[in-house]
Amino acid sequence: MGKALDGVRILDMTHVQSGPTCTQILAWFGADVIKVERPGEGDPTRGQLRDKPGVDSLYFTMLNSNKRGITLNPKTEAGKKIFTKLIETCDVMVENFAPGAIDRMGFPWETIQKINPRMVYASIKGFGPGPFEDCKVYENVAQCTGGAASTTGEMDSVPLVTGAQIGDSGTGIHLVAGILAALLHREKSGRGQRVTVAMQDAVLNLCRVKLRDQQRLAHGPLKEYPQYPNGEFGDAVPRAGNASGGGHPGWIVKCKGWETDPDAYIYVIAQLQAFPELAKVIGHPEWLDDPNFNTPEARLPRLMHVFCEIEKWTMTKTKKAVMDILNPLNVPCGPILSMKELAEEPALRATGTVVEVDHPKRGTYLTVGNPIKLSDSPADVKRSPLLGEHTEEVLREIGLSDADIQAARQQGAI
Ligand code: CAO
Repeated sequence: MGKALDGVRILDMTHVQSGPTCTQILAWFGADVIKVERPGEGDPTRGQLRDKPGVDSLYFTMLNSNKRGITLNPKTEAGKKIFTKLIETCDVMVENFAPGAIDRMGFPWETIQKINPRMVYASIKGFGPGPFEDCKVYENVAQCTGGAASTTGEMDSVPLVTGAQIGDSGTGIHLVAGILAALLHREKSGRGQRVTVAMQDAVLNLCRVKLRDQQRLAHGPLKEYPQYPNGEFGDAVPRAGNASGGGHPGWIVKCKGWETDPDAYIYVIAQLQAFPELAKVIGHPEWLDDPNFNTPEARLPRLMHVFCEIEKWTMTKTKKAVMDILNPLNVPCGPILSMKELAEEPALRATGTVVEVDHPKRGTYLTVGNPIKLSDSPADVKRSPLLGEHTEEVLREIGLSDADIQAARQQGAI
């Protein structure tokens, strides 16, 4: 049985992180992804944050698995012809250049649609139409302008960006959804369409609960926030430290060894239905009969005290021991796992979420495989292409002769 996207061909003009994460997932679903890079230079990430001299960086290899790679300059005469052929023969084109760059190459959406009316044309930009639409955007700019930074961090401290790449990879995932919807729609309409996702919009979408809180603020203090009951609330949602964004309060508490191990912590959620067991196990069974503690409303102004008491107990145990005790009691909790622990976790290796890949120039390396599991279409993670590795192969497939290829090479088009 083939893969879910077998037969779908992607013209991948993406670079850096946001766009490549999108096309990598499409490749894992089985699409034939042809990554187009500038001759001689390639995607800038090939050379960024290099750990080994002269080989493609992990930044590049971990974002471009399972793709074929060609070099092509669509700004040359021969390049334009080849690019037009690629548009004719592909189903989806994906790009995340700065605003206007594709138009300056001579291929605005109207032209692409004329060449191939079935083409789904998908773009990522930093912002949608509005005052910032012409701006270039990187990850942290999106986190700052999409509401994540203003709502992340300790109360009374500076805004913080998060390590999760919600601006880049988060937008890439949104684009995957848009592309798949457009492909499905094409089955009925026979026509492609334009799919656009702005990084600011994707981050705001992921910060949806904070816009919820912004509106709740008009009706009184946010009682689950650490500012309640003694702190001040202004007119915008404040930073809430590690408070839970949901209906059940939670916090990060120290575990045994925290003095020397920066990851000896666990997140504990004082879920309503599990609270009696939690109170008992930490040595506070009297809370269950105490009107100051025996309802969620009564606990709200005392949440920091509740978590201090939970912490006194967790500090006597390792995070694994806390997990082993709290999970059977149905108390939702999760240890702070370091990247080292995740890289070494056998269960993640077994499911293919963390995989080892072999690369001819750099040797083996670890990467994150496809987190989206399809029962009939398992992802088989393959290494990223070398710069221009598949140029001739792809050009022959779209009908170029040896002489055409030679001429394109002489022009610097490939
Ligand atoms: N052949 C010839 N030229 C090529 C080419 C190719 N194969 N591929 C790209 N180029 C050219 C572009 O046409 C553009 O030229 P002009 O500006 O002269 O028209 C030029 O390379 C630079 O492209 P760019 O402006 O997209 O790249 P940049 O490094 O200056 O900016 C980035 C990078 C990411 C800030 C910008 O692309 C952007 O804002 N993208 C949209 C938002 C986004 O996806 N950001 C996430 C990036 S990951 O953090």
